[in-house]
Amino acid sequence: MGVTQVDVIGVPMDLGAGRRGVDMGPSAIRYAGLNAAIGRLGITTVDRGNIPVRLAESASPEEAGAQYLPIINEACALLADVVHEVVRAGHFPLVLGGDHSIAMGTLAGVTRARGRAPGVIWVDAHGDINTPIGSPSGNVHGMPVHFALEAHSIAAERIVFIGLRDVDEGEKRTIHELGVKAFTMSDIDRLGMAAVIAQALAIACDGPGSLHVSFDMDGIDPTEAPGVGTPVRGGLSYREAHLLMEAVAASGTLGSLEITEINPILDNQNQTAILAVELVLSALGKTTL
Ligand SMILES: [Mn+2]
Repeated sequence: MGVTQVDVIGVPMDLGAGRRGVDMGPSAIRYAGLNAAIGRLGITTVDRGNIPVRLAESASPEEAGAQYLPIINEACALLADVVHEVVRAGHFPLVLGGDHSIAMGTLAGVTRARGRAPGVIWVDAHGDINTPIGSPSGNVHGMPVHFALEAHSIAAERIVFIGLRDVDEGEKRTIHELGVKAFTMSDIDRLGMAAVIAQALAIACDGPGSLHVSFDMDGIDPTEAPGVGTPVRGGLSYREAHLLMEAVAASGTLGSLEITEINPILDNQNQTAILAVELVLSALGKTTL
C-alpha cells in the first residue's frame, strides 16, 4: 500500500548520548537483515549508506563543552538534505540511528520536502523535550523535540508521545504548557494499547505521507529490547509495539520512519536490532495473513 521504494539512511551518531555505542546501531540493524527483509515484502530497497558524523575524539574543547551540539547540528544538516531528496523523489526515508538527536535532521528534511511539519508519533521512555538550560544531564538526545519545535519542524498539536515513564520535572511542565498529547505507560495500562493507538493516529495523521514515526527502542520493555542506551523497566510489550506499527501501516499515512538508540554493546545476540527489523516490516505493511 503506497510504499514502493525505501531509501535507508544510517546515522552513526552517539554524540547526543551519555554512553558510547549507539553509533553502531545502523550496522546492527543492517546485520539483522533489514534490506533483504524489506525486499521480501516486494519493496525496492536502496541503501544510501551512512551520513558522516565526526567522532567525539575529534571535537575541540569548545565543541565538547557545548555538548557536541555544533557537530550534531552539522550531521543533522547533512541528514536533512538526504531526507529532503528522498521524499522529493517520492521514496520512503528509513533513518537508522544513532542516538535520538538525529530526529532534528530527519524532521527538518521531511518538513522542507513536504512544505509543512509532519504529524509525529514519538515512541520513547523519555520526553526528549528538555531545553539546554533545563536538562539535568545536558545530553542533546534528551532535547530533539525541543529543538524541532523551535525550528518549526514539529507542531506541538500534532505530536503524540507513547510509552513515557521517565520524564524530568522541566519536561513535565513543558508538556503541560504546550498541551502536547502524551500517553504514559500508566495511560496504556488503563486504556489499553488499541485505544491509545486510535487516539494517537487521530491526532498525528492527516492524509497520505503525513505521519512520521520516531521510534526510540527504549520505549519497549528492556526484557525485549535490552540493547539501548538508557533502559527503563516497565515499557511496551512486544505485541504492543507490533500492534502500533501494524496500525500505522493500516492507516496508510506513514511517510517516514526512524529507529534510534540501539546500542549493540549492551545488547544480547543482536536481539534489539532483530526486533527493530521486525517492527520496520510491520510498519511497512507486513501482515500475518
Ligand atoms: Mn528518545
